[in-house]
Amino acid sequence: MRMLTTFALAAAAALGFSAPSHAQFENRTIRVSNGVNQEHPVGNGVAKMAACAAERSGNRMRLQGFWGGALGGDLQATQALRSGTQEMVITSSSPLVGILPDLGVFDLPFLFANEREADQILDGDFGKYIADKLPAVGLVNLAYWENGFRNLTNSRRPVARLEDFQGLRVRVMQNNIFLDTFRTVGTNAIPMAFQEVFPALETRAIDGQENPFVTIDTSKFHEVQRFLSVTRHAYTPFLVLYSKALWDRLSAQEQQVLSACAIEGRDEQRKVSRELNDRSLANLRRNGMQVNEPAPAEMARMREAVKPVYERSAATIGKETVDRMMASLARIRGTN
Ligand code: TK8
Repeated sequence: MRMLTTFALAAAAALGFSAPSHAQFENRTIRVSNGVNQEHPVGNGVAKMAACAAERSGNRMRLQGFWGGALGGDLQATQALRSGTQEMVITSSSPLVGILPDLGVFDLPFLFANEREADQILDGDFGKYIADKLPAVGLVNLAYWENGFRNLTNSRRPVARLEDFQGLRVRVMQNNIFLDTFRTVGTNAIPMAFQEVFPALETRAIDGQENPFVTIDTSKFHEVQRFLSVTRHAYTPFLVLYSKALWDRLSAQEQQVLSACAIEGRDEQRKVSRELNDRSLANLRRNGMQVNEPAPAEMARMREAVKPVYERSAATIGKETVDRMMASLARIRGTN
């Protein structure tokens, strides 16, 4: 395929068509900030995207990953993009609701049933509808990658029933919908940036936190957590964001390469994330975590308990955005 493309370009050039030349690419080092560690599938996605951008720009565009919040947490790094002092961040959508309230729609509890639904929503019209709102707040979204379905860990007890949440001090992302959800089930929910979670668990300032298996595993939370309860209570996408101020200074070709390569990175990142999911769970077990799956009837009680969160958050998220999400989901599910 690649050879074919090269051949086609050479043929076009020979015929006198203007083929993209590397003169349209400046030497650039693009810093990519990440809260997760490089072992996370985001590491694979960034490597793929970097190789793609290097190849298509004649090595002029280089992506440099920073890991474990080395350039600041999700929110802080995103603010640096908005002020034009940093190029890229790969961040969960949830900590950014203060910047764009519509992003809160992804935080509604038990919204997506599986990865297929998430992909269809994010890669389809709805994902575009959200992405179109980001330039107004100084951000350009190149693609949606995957953090994944979130599960609860804690150091006190297995959470098998609704009542087991009662009184647990659980860290949540800086996000009003997560706060409401976890308060509603009875926990003492504490909003906190991701970087602070490990030390807070270690010192027992908090009892628990919630994240996808892969993030729990690659962040080594098993070293400071005993119980893992498979709740799958929310799906978090990663946004692959570029500073709008810096984006506007790129040539059209540079923009095209980054957009296309973010999609290549996405496909790799999601693939690895899904392959790793089961392996991460096995790792967590092997590393001593006690894993439980609440019975279906108990899961139904949890879902029922947090239903009012939808109603309560609609105004802050924006009614149009919530309605669109629900309509898109109904279409996908064939239930409209
Ligand atoms: C990593 C975060 C993290 C998120 C959280 O930067 O804060 O719990 O799930 O994965 O984006």
